[in-house]
Amino acid sequence: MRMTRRSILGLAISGFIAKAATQSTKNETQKNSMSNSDSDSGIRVLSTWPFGISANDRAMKILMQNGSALDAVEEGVRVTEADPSVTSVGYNGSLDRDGRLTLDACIMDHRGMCGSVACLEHIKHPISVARAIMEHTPHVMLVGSGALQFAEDKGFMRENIVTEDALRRWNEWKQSKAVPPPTPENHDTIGMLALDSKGNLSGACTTSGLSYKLPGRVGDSPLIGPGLYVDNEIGAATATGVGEAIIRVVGSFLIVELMRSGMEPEAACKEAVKRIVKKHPESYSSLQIGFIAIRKDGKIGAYGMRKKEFSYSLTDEQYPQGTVVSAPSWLD
Ligand code: SD4
Repeated sequence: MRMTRRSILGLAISGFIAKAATQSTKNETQKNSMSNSDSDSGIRVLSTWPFGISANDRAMKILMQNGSALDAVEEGVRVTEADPSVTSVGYNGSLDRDGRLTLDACIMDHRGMCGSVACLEHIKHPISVARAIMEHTPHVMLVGSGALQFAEDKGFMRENIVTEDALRRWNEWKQSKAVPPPTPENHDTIGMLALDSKGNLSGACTTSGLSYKLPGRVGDSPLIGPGLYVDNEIGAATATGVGEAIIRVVGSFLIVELMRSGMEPEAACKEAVKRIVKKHPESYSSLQIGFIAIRKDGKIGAYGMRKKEFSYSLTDEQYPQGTVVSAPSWLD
């Protein structure tokens, strides 16, 4: 997708005072010159959904100080993990069928190193536990009680991250036993990709997973390959949506491999959605899926399944305050 085709849903928040002041962004100017930023190699961060704007904001501050993409994505998604208004990630996230909050996250850097945690309870920032696994163990992934034990050994504090609000939502669900529709309110992951001033890529992904999932269920988000993949020679991709469908096509890895073979980022994301459509001919229209991707040269792309539902947040030197972009989708 050319940037000129993007529809800007809204411009968001706070500033990178130094750059923002000199750039004095105006919406019209941004729209008209968007195509210029398609493949420049400047610092850039993108993340799934509009709530990614505040996470991008934090990540961009790090990138602007010549910080690493790895630090940027970790710090960035920590904003969302701590934000009670995002009810599908971290603190105040959605509970499982039995009323427990089990968190999934993963992180991957430009060296191809990665860390992952699944079914982690009581810890507010699973992304930082994933990074600690990457940096302090010979392993990639820890789950459940082992992950919690590791986190506590590393000094992460056990906290009450199940809020009254989450329990109220869960009780409502228990009473109605309705299967929640796939709206942004009940299953949204933050996946974030960043390109730093050295030209290195990293990514992070964190979620409470599908609301009211079976205990022990793990989605795509902590899985290196489906939920996130970074290859510093080629590009990076991450996913949001119904994890089972994303796992079956190893979505993010697929997108990076398609970019390796020369596909544009948007076309690669579209192809991953197409594979899901083919695998789920009977149910794809009810699946919410969204992919975002960034190529090594900074060019970005995204694609969703359901009509006009998937959007992502982009922050870079041209849009220092961030912009929310509506992705094209299969059912448009
Ligand atoms: C999962 N992919 O656990 C996550 C949920 C999600 O938008 O992203 N929802 O399957």
